[in-house]
Amino acid sequence: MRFRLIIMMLGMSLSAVAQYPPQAGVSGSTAISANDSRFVAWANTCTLVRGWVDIADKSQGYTGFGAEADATGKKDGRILCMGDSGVATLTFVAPLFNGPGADFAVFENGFANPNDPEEAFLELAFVEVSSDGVNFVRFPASCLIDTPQIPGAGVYSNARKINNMAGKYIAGYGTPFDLEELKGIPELDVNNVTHIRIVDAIGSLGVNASLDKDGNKVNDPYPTPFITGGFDLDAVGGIHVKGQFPSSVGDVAQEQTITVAPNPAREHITVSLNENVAQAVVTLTDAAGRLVKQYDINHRILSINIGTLQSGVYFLTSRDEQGNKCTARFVKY
Ligand SMILES: [Ca+2]
Ligand SMILES: [Ca+2]
Ligand SMILES: [Ca+2]
Repeated sequence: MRFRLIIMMLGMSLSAVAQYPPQAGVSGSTAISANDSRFVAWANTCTLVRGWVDIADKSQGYTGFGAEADATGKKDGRILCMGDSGVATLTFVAPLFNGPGADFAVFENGFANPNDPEEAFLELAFVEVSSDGVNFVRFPASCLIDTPQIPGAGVYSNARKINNMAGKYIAGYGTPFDLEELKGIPELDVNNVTHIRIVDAIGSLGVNASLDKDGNKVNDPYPTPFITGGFDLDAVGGIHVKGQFPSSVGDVAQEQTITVAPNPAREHITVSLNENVAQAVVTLTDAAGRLVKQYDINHRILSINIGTLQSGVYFLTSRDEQGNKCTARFVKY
């Protein structure tokens, strides 16, 4: 009896120190860039059941930012805000199958702690798959963040504490999922996955907690009581999709990038576009999608004074001469 107790305690302490791959950019990370040539297709349909602005106060209603189409196509910075316990179901042009390594990846819009590359502002979601659109099987998720409740802004998380949850990696990097892990489950054919489902993790440590595979409460930013609350789904990239093959390198269009620093910011931000942009239009919009300001630029660095903006979430979208678009989010405090 005593021996069994010791074994149990040993098991508990092992799981408490379990470490998973680190944040994108840190050695050992499993993050996959949106430009990785392994992506052969992107989810092309999405159906959302919106979640709550705040599940603890349903009088605030459901979230309302982003359209289902914002979660389809290649990762582009346009997002679908799912709200507390929102559920998005996506499909591809053809079923996915279990090839070597990761089979698909989910893109959110988390952002790094400017002072620590191991940490980032992360919102998490469970990922489930189905081969009949009826029976869904969840990837065994772990969230070992044992700090006090992460508030809606300003506190960063370490990706090493998170496994098999979408949103583990920052914007631009997909969190990979390997169907191999779900092999042998009777109601799922890992070589004929027709649907992927993203289920927002509420993140509350209170009565509305979402639980990981071991019953740990998932601790992610909560409450996020605004129309952009919850998991922000940007895209789902397919790596092993039936009948789809990587395009040759020469076919890959010049990827647009836009970065904002610092983030969050109070007075000034510096916006950087990718190196070979000659001319672009950059628009600044608020969380409700209203245009705040537009800039015509012919260089790749833009400095913007944001001292007079109200606190909140804003988006910067650049559009170059070829019509290529990309978007970044920042927080004014
Ligand atoms: Ca696989
Ligand atoms: Ca959450
Ligand atoms: Ca998108």
